[in-house]
Amino acid sequence: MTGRHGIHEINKSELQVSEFASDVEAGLSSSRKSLKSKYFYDKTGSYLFEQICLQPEYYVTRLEADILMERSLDIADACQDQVSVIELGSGNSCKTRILFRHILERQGSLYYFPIDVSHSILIESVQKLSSDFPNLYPVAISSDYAAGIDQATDFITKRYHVPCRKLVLFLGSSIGNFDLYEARSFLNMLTEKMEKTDLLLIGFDLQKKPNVLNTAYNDQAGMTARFNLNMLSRINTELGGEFDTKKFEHHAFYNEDMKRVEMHLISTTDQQVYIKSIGKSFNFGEGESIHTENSYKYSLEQIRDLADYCGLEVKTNLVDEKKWFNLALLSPMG
Ligand code: AVJ
Repeated sequence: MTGRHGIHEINKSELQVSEFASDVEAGLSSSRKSLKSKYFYDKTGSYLFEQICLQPEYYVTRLEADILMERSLDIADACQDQVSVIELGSGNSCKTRILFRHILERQGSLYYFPIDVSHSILIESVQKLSSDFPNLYPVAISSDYAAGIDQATDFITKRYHVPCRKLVLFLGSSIGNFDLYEARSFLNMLTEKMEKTDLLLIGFDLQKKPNVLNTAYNDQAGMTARFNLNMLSRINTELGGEFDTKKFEHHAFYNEDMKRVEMHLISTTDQQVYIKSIGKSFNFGEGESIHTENSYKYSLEQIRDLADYCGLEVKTNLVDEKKWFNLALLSPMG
């Protein structure tokens, strides 16, 4: 269907409020409190994340863009035949633009299926893309990843003029938010939805000196702190929460044993917070933490093992000079 913005889009369903409420209730009722990191990305959160990407300490986005800039030709070449691009968690599609130029040079036109849970960012970015790339045909899908890929595949197979070979992108090291078991089931799901000739490009943040990581998640400008605290503001606006964000502090550190950066919100005082949609108050002790994010850091060996376990073959590792970030090009095993 064509949406009210004149842009082709599928499934405009926004995140269910009830699911958010029950996840928040479960997370805050646990003895070790937590909130799911996928809830960071409301409109403000997506904006704050874009600001994080501009901070000098947050090397992730810049390095990945550098690698894409230098190696886009390799990626386009690996595609061999005409492709359609599906991007999971596309956000503002900023880095993907680099790839578009090279693919468009090879095949003249390109169908692009950005999948993101944030509908507003998706529509905004797709509008800009259409005007910047006349031969790019974006089809916005606001949905979760599994359903989104099915919708894109369905669209591709029902139209003979759309290349059915898929290049699936999962950039930014978002895979780092998954623990090993989640990463495995996520990749297994992708493998199942891919043909032998399809390709998968995933950004992995690599293990490195703790101080680099601690600095990256504690930027001077305080954007990461605002991003973290925005989770509470979102609960306030969407669920009628009564959090005073001044009574919580951003805490992020590299857990070397677990090979992950952890983000927490620490209560600076004993307090009780009421959340209207849940109809309950939650107690927070002074110094008590709400665990809001894990960001796992990989070694090349762990990436190979993970791919192997999920029926995927590593075709190329595109790594920067400092060996801080890897774009892994994968395909289903033959
Ligand atoms: C979007 C999940 C890749 O883990 O580095 C940035 C999110 N959190 N700063 C990451 C994030 C704090 C980011 N990912």
